[in-house]
Amino acid sequence: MEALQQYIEYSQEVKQAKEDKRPIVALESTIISHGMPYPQNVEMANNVEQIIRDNGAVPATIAIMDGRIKIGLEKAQLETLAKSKDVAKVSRRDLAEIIATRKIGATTVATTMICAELAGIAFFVTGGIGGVHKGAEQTMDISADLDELAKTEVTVVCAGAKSILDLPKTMEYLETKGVPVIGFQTTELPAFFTRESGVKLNSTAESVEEIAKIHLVKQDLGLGGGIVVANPIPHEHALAKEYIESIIDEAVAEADAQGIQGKDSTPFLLSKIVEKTEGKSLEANIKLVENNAILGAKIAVAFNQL
Ligand code: PSU
Ligand code: MN
Repeated sequence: MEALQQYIEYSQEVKQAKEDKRPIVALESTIISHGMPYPQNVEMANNVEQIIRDNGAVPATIAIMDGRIKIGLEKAQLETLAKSKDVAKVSRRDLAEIIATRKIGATTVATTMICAELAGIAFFVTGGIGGVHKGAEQTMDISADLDELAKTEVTVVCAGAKSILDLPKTMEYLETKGVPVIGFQTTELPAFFTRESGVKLNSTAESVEEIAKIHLVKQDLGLGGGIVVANPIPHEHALAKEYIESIIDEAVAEADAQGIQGKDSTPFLLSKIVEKTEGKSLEANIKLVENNAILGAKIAVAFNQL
């Protein structure tokens, strides 16, 4: 434990929240460094933190800096992550190396879950999780996010997953690994930019209290592993299905043609989609993260009251 704690550093705000046993919500940083362009990325990060505070919880954006896992970032650190071209995308595989070499690293969903669990934070808000990529039967490209969900006890609020992924295969994988996927007031897996995907869910929750209770029981049972809460993008910000699907197909084809693979695949596709939609996808992306922040904060508050 001692050996571990030397690598963790809390912001003043998060340290205080832990002492006061207030609800805390973790936020990832790859969405900032590799998921959105500057300066919208840093604006989004600051807004999302404020939304979490406005809904009664304390935000803890997580990143790697100065050989430490930072739990909670100062404004200048958020700016660095958003602006610098030298930020590593840190998945479970990369975590020890980026700490040891004192590089700046942005944490993916997988790594944010690891760090949140180390910090005793049970709830985490993001945009979309990684999953099984289209063509994975050839490439074996399956995001480390899925295996992390299988073993790390953090509830992740997202807007489902983008259809850059094979959503039915992603759901099969999560089922095999024993990860609950709970639709918030929906019976269908949302597909990030759209509220529907055609993929039916096994679980639906109507209230934040229900989700908090499921999290508690799962923890009490010692099952381990996380929960995905799938929260559809608000109607008014959703994109038309045919429009966004055709753009995603083009982006996937370009990635294939250019031989983009490994950790570069998701960032490549995300930026292609922003380019091709002339920013419409970015606007939707920001709105859905904000919407997830409201829900994640409310779940953390409800859990604290159990
Ligand atoms: N999906 C998005 N936006 C993102 C990501 C995924 O819509 O920013 C980021 C997250 O950090 C996620 C990571 O954990 O990409 C997954 O990368 P990979 O597919 O290489 O595992
Ligand atoms: Mn991958």
